[in-house]
Amino acid sequence: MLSSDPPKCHRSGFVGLVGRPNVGKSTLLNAFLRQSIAPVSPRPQTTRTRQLGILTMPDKQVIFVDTPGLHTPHHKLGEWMNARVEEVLRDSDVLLVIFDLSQPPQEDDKRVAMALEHLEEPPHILIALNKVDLLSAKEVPLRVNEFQSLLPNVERIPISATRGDQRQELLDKMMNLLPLGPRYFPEEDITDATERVIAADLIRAAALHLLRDEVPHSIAVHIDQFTERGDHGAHIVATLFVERESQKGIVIGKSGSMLKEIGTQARKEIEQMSGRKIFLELRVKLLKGWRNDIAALRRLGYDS
Ligand SMILES: Nc1nc2c(ncn2[C@@H]2O[C@H](COP(=O)(O)OP(=O)(O)OP(=O)(O)O)[C@@H](O)[C@H]2O)c(=O)[nH]1
Ligand SMILES: [Mg+2]
Repeated sequence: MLSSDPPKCHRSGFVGLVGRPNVGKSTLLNAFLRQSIAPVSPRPQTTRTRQLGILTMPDKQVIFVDTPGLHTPHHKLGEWMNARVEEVLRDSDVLLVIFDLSQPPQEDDKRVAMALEHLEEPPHILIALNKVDLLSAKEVPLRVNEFQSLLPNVERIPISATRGDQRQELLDKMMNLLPLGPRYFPEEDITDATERVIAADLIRAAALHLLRDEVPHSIAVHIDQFTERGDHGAHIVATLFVERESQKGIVIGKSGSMLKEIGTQARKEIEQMSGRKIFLELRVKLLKGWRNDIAALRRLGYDS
């Protein structure tokens, strides 16, 4: 046996991170992995597809599956995103349901709870009540109570993905629920997403941070070129597709100032993720009504 071979009592499995948009699923994934591989923003519907985050230890491998927030869809993209969540609900060994404790339960939280209640063969379920850092010690038990009627028989742990409260305890509990199984991925793998895909998501997350209302949600990012330049890092050319002509001007900004700002923020994030220097060139193009156009969705990679 090689020293890196896992022992016989090795545990492994898929842990689906599910919840309504903006509760902190991707933040928690990045925190567990201690690396930013999933896009995070203060706006809902940042994550658009499934993404694996792999945590390998000598005797365990946890494969987290980050998902889009389950929500009431208003276009075909939203329907496609919800369908990705449904797959994860069916295929996980453990489901970690995340609720946002800083706000009372919302309609979409109920939607999540209902989706879990309707599972024919429910896996192990745990609830993380996230963002406990935003409440005073007095408010916490009151708010925990408000969430009690959602999946009442499931164990719930108040946590903070950002400050770290009970994060390790939650991880330990999840790992104890994993079945015996092999190491599915090589120990050096941390995600199934390519640098190209992560870079596109980081550009979109920068737009979500800097733009308002529906505009950033109308953006899809396509990486046109990703060229290695040896000691000079990598050169990325990307197109931001918008849905309406009027959005082009907003994304570009006065004398190109907004696009420049998105580029600067995204470049820093991509450099941090990839550990090398990045030269980033952004363009903006119109792809009319793409969120409701199946052919356009396919073209943009929302197709599997
Ligand atoms: N204060 C506080 N903010 C948090 C915490 N966890 C996440 N956030 C913030 O909540 C916002 C949403 O976080 P995301 O990780 O993008 O949420 P998400 O559930 O992945 O959202 P979608 O991808 O849209 O479904 C971001 O601004 C995070 O910084 C937390 O524990 N405390
Ligand atoms: Mg997310």
